[in-house]
Amino acid sequence: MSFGIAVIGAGMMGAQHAENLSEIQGVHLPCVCDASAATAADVAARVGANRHTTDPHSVVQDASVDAIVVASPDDTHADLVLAALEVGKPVLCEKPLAGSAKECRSIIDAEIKGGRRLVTVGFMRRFDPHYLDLKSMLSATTRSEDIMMMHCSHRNATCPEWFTAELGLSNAVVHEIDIARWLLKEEIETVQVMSRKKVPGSGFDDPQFVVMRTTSGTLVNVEIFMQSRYGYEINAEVVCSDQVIALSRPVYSRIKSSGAERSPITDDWRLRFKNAYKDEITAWAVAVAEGNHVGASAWDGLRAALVTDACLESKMTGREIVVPQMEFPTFYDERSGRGTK
Ligand code: ISE
Repeated sequence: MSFGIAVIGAGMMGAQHAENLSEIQGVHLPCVCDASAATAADVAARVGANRHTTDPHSVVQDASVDAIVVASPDDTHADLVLAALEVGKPVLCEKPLAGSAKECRSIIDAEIKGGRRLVTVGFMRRFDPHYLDLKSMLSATTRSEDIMMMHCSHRNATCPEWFTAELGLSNAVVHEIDIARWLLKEEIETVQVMSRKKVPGSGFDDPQFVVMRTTSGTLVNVEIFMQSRYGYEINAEVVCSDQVIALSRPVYSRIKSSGAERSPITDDWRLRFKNAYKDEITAWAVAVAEGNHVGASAWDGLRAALVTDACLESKMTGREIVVPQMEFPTFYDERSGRGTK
Protein backbone atom coordinates (compact mmCIF):
# COMPACT_ATOMS: atom_id res chain seq x y z
CA MET A 1 0.00 0.00 0.00
CA SER A 2 1.28 3.47 -0.86
CA PHE A 3 2.29 5.77 2.01
CA GLY A 4 0.90 9.34 1.87
CA ILE A 5 3.32 12.17 2.71
CA ALA A 6 2.21 15.80 2.58
CA VAL A 7 4.49 18.82 2.29
CA ILE A 8 3.72 22.03 4.19
CA GLY A 9 5.68 24.97 2.82
CA ALA A 10 6.46 24.59 -0.87
CA GLY A 11 9.03 27.35 -1.31
CA MET A 12 12.64 26.57 -2.19
CA MET A 13 13.28 23.65 0.17
CA GLY A 14 9.71 22.36 0.32
CA ALA A 15 9.54 22.12 -3.48
CA GLN A 16 12.75 20.09 -3.52
CA HIS A 17 11.44 17.79 -0.76
CA ALA A 18 8.21 17.30 -2.76
CA GLU A 19 10.19 16.43 -5.89
CA ASN A 20 12.38 13.98 -3.99
CA LEU A 21 9.30 12.37 -2.39
CA SER A 22 7.64 11.95 -5.79
CA GLU A 23 10.58 9.75 -6.84
CA ILE A 24 10.37 7.34 -3.90
CA GLN A 25 8.69 4.05 -4.67
CA GLY A 26 5.70 3.31 -2.43
CA VAL A 27 5.19 6.98 -1.55
CA HIS A 28 2.52 9.33 -2.90
CA LEU A 29 1.76 12.98 -2.15
CA PRO A 30 -1.84 13.51 -1.02
CA CYS A 31 -1.32 17.24 -0.61
CA VAL A 32 1.02 20.20 -1.06
CA CYS A 33 0.41 23.29 1.10
CA ASP A 34 1.82 26.78 0.88
CA ALA A 35 0.82 30.25 2.10
CA SER A 36 0.80 31.18 -1.59
CA ALA A 37 -2.00 29.34 -3.43
CA ALA A 38 -0.14 29.74 -6.73
CA THR A 39 3.04 28.13 -5.34
CA ALA A 40 1.04 25.27 -3.78
CA ALA A 41 -0.79 24.67 -7.08
CA ASP A 42 2.37 24.84 -9.15
CA VAL A 43 4.37 22.40 -6.98
CA ALA A 44 1.35 20.06 -6.57
CA ALA A 45 1.00 19.87 -10.36
CA ARG A 46 4.74 19.25 -10.84
CA VAL A 47 4.87 16.35 -8.39
CA GLY A 48 1.42 14.89 -9.13
CA ALA A 49 -0.08 15.62 -5.69
CA ASN A 50 -3.81 14.87 -5.23
CA ARG A 51 -4.65 18.35 -3.96
CA HIS A 52 -3.18 21.66 -2.85
CA THR A 53 -4.17 24.09 -0.11
CA THR A 54 -3.10 27.17 1.85
CA ASP A 55 -4.37 25.73 5.17
CA PRO A 56 -1.65 23.74 6.98
CA HIS A 57 -3.97 22.53 9.74
CA SER A 58 -6.30 20.87 7.21
CA VAL A 59 -3.24 18.92 6.00
CA VAL A 60 -2.42 17.69 9.49
CA GLN A 61 -6.04 16.51 9.97
CA ASP A 62 -6.35 14.93 6.48
CA ALA A 63 -6.96 11.17 6.91
CA SER A 64 -5.09 10.37 3.67
CA VAL A 65 -1.90 11.97 5.08
CA ASP A 66 0.25 9.41 6.92
CA ALA A 67 3.27 11.65 7.56
CA ILE A 68 4.21 15.31 7.10
CA VAL A 69 7.19 17.34 5.92
CA VAL A 70 7.32 20.83 7.44
CA ALA A 71 9.33 23.27 5.32
CA SER A 72 7.37 26.45 6.05
CA PRO A 73 9.03 29.59 7.56
CA ASP A 74 11.08 28.92 10.71
CA ASP A 75 8.65 30.66 13.07
CA THR A 76 5.79 28.30 12.09
CA HIS A 77 7.67 25.05 12.83
CA ALA A 78 6.81 24.55 16.51
CA ASP A 79 3.08 25.04 16.01
CA LEU A 80 2.90 22.59 13.10
CA VAL A 81 5.08 19.93 14.75
CA LEU A 82 2.90 20.10 17.88
CA ALA A 83 -0.22 19.73 15.69
CA ALA A 84 1.29 16.63 14.02
CA LEU A 85 2.15 15.13 17.42
CA GLU A 86 -1.41 15.79 18.59
CA VAL A 87 -2.74 13.48 15.84
CA GLY A 88 0.17 11.01 16.13
CA LYS A 89 1.72 11.54 12.67
CA PRO A 90 5.48 11.32 11.96
CA VAL A 91 6.94 14.64 10.94
CA LEU A 92 10.18 15.67 9.24
CA CYS A 93 10.68 19.31 10.22
CA GLU A 94 13.24 21.52 8.51
CA LYS A 95 15.82 23.07 10.81
CA PRO A 96 15.56 24.84 13.20
CA LEU A 97 13.00 22.70 15.03
CA ALA A 98 11.55 25.82 16.67
CA GLY A 99 12.24 29.48 17.31
CA SER A 100 13.64 28.89 20.80
CA ALA A 101 14.77 26.20 23.21
CA LYS A 102 11.56 26.81 25.21
CA GLU A 103 9.43 25.81 22.21
CA CYS A 104 11.65 22.76 21.58
CA ARG A 105 11.04 21.65 25.15
CA SER A 106 7.27 21.75 24.64
CA ILE A 107 7.74 19.55 21.54
CA ILE A 108 9.85 17.09 23.57
CA ASP A 109 7.25 17.01 26.36
CA ALA A 110 4.46 16.30 23.85
CA GLU A 111 6.50 13.60 22.08
CA ILE A 112 7.47 11.82 25.30
CA LYS A 113 3.84 12.02 26.49
CA GLY A 114 2.70 10.34 23.26
CA GLY A 115 5.27 7.54 23.81
CA ARG A 116 6.45 7.41 20.16
CA ARG A 117 9.41 9.01 18.42
CA LEU A 118 7.57 10.92 15.73
CA VAL A 119 9.86 13.93 15.17
CA THR A 120 12.87 14.08 12.85
CA VAL A 121 14.74 17.37 12.37
CA GLY A 122 16.04 18.10 8.87
CA PHE A 123 19.74 18.25 9.73
CA MET A 124 20.49 16.76 6.32
CA ARG A 125 24.27 17.11 6.57
CA ARG A 126 24.17 13.89 8.63
CA PHE A 127 23.31 12.18 5.30
CA ASP A 128 25.92 13.98 3.18
CA PRO A 129 28.45 11.45 1.80
CA HIS A 130 31.35 13.84 2.52
CA TYR A 131 30.41 14.32 6.18
CA LEU A 132 29.68 10.58 6.54
CA ASP A 133 33.17 9.84 5.23
CA LEU A 134 34.71 12.38 7.61
CA LYS A 135 32.84 10.80 10.53
CA SER A 136 33.91 7.25 9.71
CA MET A 137 37.52 8.30 9.11
CA LEU A 138 37.53 10.12 12.42
CA SER A 139 36.19 7.18 14.39
CA ALA A 140 38.47 4.71 12.58
CA THR A 141 41.68 6.66 13.21
CA THR A 142 41.26 8.88 16.26
CA ARG A 143 40.60 8.52 19.98
CA SER A 144 38.20 11.19 21.18
CA GLU A 145 40.80 12.57 23.62
CA ASP A 146 43.13 13.28 20.65
CA ILE A 147 40.67 15.68 18.97
CA MET A 148 41.82 19.25 19.61
CA MET A 149 39.88 21.61 17.34
CA MET A 150 37.41 21.83 14.53
CA HIS A 151 37.48 24.71 12.04
CA CYS A 152 34.36 25.34 9.95
CA SER A 153 33.41 27.89 7.35
CA HIS A 154 29.92 28.39 5.98
CA ARG A 155 29.70 30.81 3.07
CA ASN A 156 26.61 31.73 1.10
CA ALA A 157 26.94 33.68 -2.13
CA THR A 158 24.03 35.97 -1.28
CA CYS A 159 21.02 36.03 1.01
CA PRO A 160 17.57 37.64 0.83
CA GLU A 161 17.42 41.35 1.65
CA TRP A 162 15.35 40.62 4.83
CA PHE A 163 18.16 38.43 6.23
CA THR A 164 19.74 39.38 9.58
CA ALA A 165 22.90 38.56 11.52
CA GLU A 166 20.69 36.69 14.02
CA LEU A 167 19.28 34.50 11.22
CA GLY A 168 22.86 33.82 10.19
CA LEU A 169 23.16 32.10 13.59
CA SER A 170 19.74 30.45 13.99
CA ASN A 171 19.21 29.46 10.34
CA ALA A 172 22.73 28.83 9.06
CA VAL A 173 25.26 28.21 11.89
CA VAL A 174 22.69 25.82 13.41
CA HIS A 175 23.96 23.29 10.82
CA GLU A 176 27.53 23.50 12.20
CA ILE A 177 26.18 23.30 15.77
CA ASP A 178 24.44 20.04 14.92
CA ILE A 179 27.28 18.61 12.87
CA ALA A 180 29.85 19.39 15.59
CA ARG A 181 27.73 17.51 18.19
CA TRP A 182 27.22 14.61 15.74
CA LEU A 183 30.88 14.34 14.71
CA LEU A 184 32.46 14.91 18.10
CA LYS A 185 29.77 13.00 20.03
CA GLU A 186 29.60 15.56 22.81
CA GLU A 187 27.75 18.69 23.82
CA ILE A 188 28.70 22.34 23.32
CA GLU A 189 29.39 23.95 26.69
CA THR A 190 30.18 27.60 25.89
CA VAL A 191 29.80 29.96 22.92
CA GLN A 192 31.02 33.39 21.93
CA VAL A 193 30.01 35.36 18.86
CA MET A 194 32.12 38.09 17.28
CA SER A 195 31.38 40.18 14.25
CA ARG A 196 33.55 42.12 11.91
CA LYS A 197 33.14 45.87 11.87
CA LYS A 198 30.08 46.52 9.70
CA VAL A 199 30.90 46.46 6.00
CA PRO A 200 29.50 49.69 4.46
CA GLY A 201 26.35 48.87 2.50
CA SER A 202 26.14 45.26 3.81
CA GLY A 203 23.04 46.00 5.91
CA PHE A 204 23.88 43.66 8.81
CA ASP A 205 26.83 42.18 10.71
CA ASP A 206 28.43 39.87 8.17
CA PRO A 207 30.73 37.94 8.43
CA GLN A 208 30.65 36.67 12.02
CA PHE A 209 32.78 34.22 14.02
CA VAL A 210 31.31 31.76 16.47
CA VAL A 211 33.74 30.16 18.91
CA MET A 212 32.46 27.17 20.88
CA ARG A 213 33.97 24.83 23.45
CA THR A 214 32.69 21.30 23.99
CA THR A 215 32.33 19.60 27.38
CA SER A 216 35.73 17.88 26.95
CA GLY A 217 37.35 21.19 25.95
CA THR A 218 37.59 20.78 22.16
CA LEU A 219 37.50 24.16 20.39
CA VAL A 220 35.11 24.62 17.45
CA ASN A 221 35.06 27.78 15.38
CA VAL A 222 32.67 28.74 12.61
CA GLU A 223 33.04 31.52 10.10
CA ILE A 224 29.60 32.47 8.83
CA PHE A 225 29.66 34.72 5.77
CA MET A 226 26.27 35.17 4.18
CA GLN A 227 27.37 37.44 1.33
CA SER A 228 30.64 35.95 0.13
CA ARG A 229 29.58 36.69 -3.46
CA TYR A 230 31.80 34.04 -5.04
CA GLY A 231 29.64 31.00 -4.25
CA TYR A 232 28.26 28.59 -1.65
CA GLU A 233 31.02 26.79 0.17
CA ILE A 234 31.15 24.61 3.25
CA ASN A 235 34.46 23.61 4.83
CA ALA A 236 35.33 21.61 7.92
CA GLU A 237 38.63 20.45 9.32
CA VAL A 238 39.11 18.37 12.46
CA VAL A 239 42.54 18.98 13.99
CA CYS A 240 43.80 16.08 16.12
CA SER A 241 47.00 15.71 18.15
CA ASP A 242 48.89 14.14 15.23
CA GLN A 243 46.75 14.54 12.11
CA VAL A 244 44.13 16.70 10.41
CA ILE A 245 41.01 15.29 8.76
CA ALA A 246 39.34 17.65 6.31
CA LEU A 247 35.91 17.43 4.73
CA SER A 248 36.28 16.47 1.07
CA ARG A 249 34.89 18.75 -1.62
CA PRO A 250 32.18 17.83 -4.10
CA VAL A 251 33.79 16.81 -7.38
CA TYR A 252 32.99 19.03 -10.34
CA SER A 253 34.57 18.87 -13.78
CA ARG A 254 37.66 20.98 -14.35
CA ILE A 255 37.87 23.55 -17.12
CA LYS A 256 41.27 24.19 -18.69
CA SER A 257 41.63 27.36 -20.74
CA SER A 258 43.85 30.40 -21.22
CA GLY A 259 46.73 28.82 -19.32
CA ALA A 260 44.70 28.08 -16.20
CA GLU A 261 42.62 25.28 -14.72
CA ARG A 262 39.34 26.06 -12.95
CA SER A 263 36.50 24.14 -11.41
CA PRO A 264 33.10 25.71 -10.78
CA ILE A 265 31.59 26.42 -7.34
CA THR A 266 27.82 26.39 -7.08
CA ASP A 267 25.96 29.28 -5.45
CA ASP A 268 23.05 27.04 -4.41
CA TRP A 269 23.10 24.97 -1.22
CA ARG A 270 20.42 22.67 -2.66
CA LEU A 271 22.93 21.58 -5.29
CA ARG A 272 25.85 21.22 -2.87
CA PHE A 273 23.68 19.04 -0.61
CA LYS A 274 21.56 17.42 -3.35
CA ASN A 275 22.51 13.87 -2.34
CA ALA A 276 22.14 14.62 1.35
CA TYR A 277 18.58 15.94 0.88
CA LYS A 278 17.63 12.99 -1.29
CA ASP A 279 19.16 10.36 1.01
CA GLU A 280 17.68 12.01 4.08
CA ILE A 281 14.09 12.10 2.85
CA THR A 282 14.30 8.63 1.32
CA ALA A 283 15.66 7.13 4.55
CA TRP A 284 13.00 8.99 6.53
CA ALA A 285 10.08 7.95 4.28
CA VAL A 286 11.16 4.30 4.36
CA ALA A 287 11.73 4.37 8.12
CA VAL A 288 8.43 5.99 9.10
CA ALA A 289 6.44 3.76 6.73
CA GLU A 290 7.92 0.82 8.66
CA GLY A 291 7.37 2.45 12.05
CA ASN A 292 11.01 3.37 12.71
CA HIS A 293 12.77 6.61 13.58
CA VAL A 294 15.75 7.93 11.63
CA GLY A 295 17.86 11.09 11.59
CA ALA A 296 18.21 13.91 14.11
CA SER A 297 15.66 13.78 16.93
CA ALA A 298 13.69 16.44 18.79
CA TRP A 299 16.40 16.13 21.47
CA ASP A 300 19.01 17.12 18.84
CA GLY A 301 16.69 19.98 17.87
CA LEU A 302 16.56 21.13 21.50
CA ARG A 303 20.34 20.89 22.00
CA ALA A 304 20.91 22.92 18.81
CA ALA A 305 18.35 25.51 19.96
CA LEU A 306 20.03 25.86 23.37
CA VAL A 307 23.32 26.61 21.62
CA THR A 308 21.63 29.00 19.18
CA ASP A 309 19.93 30.85 22.05
CA ALA A 310 23.34 31.18 23.73
CA CYS A 311 24.82 32.52 20.45
CA LEU A 312 22.07 35.14 20.26
CA GLU A 313 22.73 36.16 23.86
CA SER A 314 26.45 36.37 23.17
CA LYS A 315 25.81 38.48 20.09
CA MET A 316 23.77 40.89 22.20
CA THR A 317 26.09 41.08 25.20
CA GLY A 318 29.48 40.41 23.61
CA ARG A 319 30.14 37.86 26.40
CA GLU A 320 30.99 34.18 26.36
CA ILE A 321 27.79 32.31 27.32
CA VAL A 322 27.48 28.99 29.12
CA VAL A 323 25.00 26.62 27.43
CA PRO A 324 22.66 24.86 29.91
CA GLN A 325 23.27 21.10 30.19
CA MET A 326 20.67 18.54 31.24
CA GLU A 327 20.27 14.83 31.60
CA PHE A 328 19.76 12.92 28.35
CA PRO A 329 16.24 11.42 28.36
CA THR A 330 16.42 7.62 27.82
CA PHE A 331 13.36 8.02 25.56
CA TYR A 332 15.78 9.36 22.90
CA ASP A 333 18.29 6.52 23.22
CA GLU A 334 18.48 4.84 19.78
CA ARG A 335 18.84 1.51 21.57
CA SER A 336 15.46 1.96 23.29
CA GLY A 337 13.91 0.57 20.10
CA ARG A 338 11.16 3.18 20.33
CA GLY A 339 9.72 3.84 16.89
CA THR A 340 6.85 5.77 15.37
CA LYS A 341 4.21 3.05 15.81
C1 ISE B 1 19.74 27.73 4.38
O1 ISE B 1 18.54 27.96 5.05
C2 ISE B 1 20.11 26.31 4.56
O2 ISE B 1 19.47 25.52 5.20
C3 ISE B 1 21.42 25.93 4.01
O3 ISE B 1 21.71 24.59 4.22
C4 ISE B 1 22.43 26.79 4.68
O4 ISE B 1 23.73 26.42 4.34
C5 ISE B 1 22.17 28.23 4.32
O5 ISE B 1 23.16 29.03 4.86
C6 ISE B 1 20.83 28.63 4.90
O6 ISE B 1 20.56 29.96 4.59
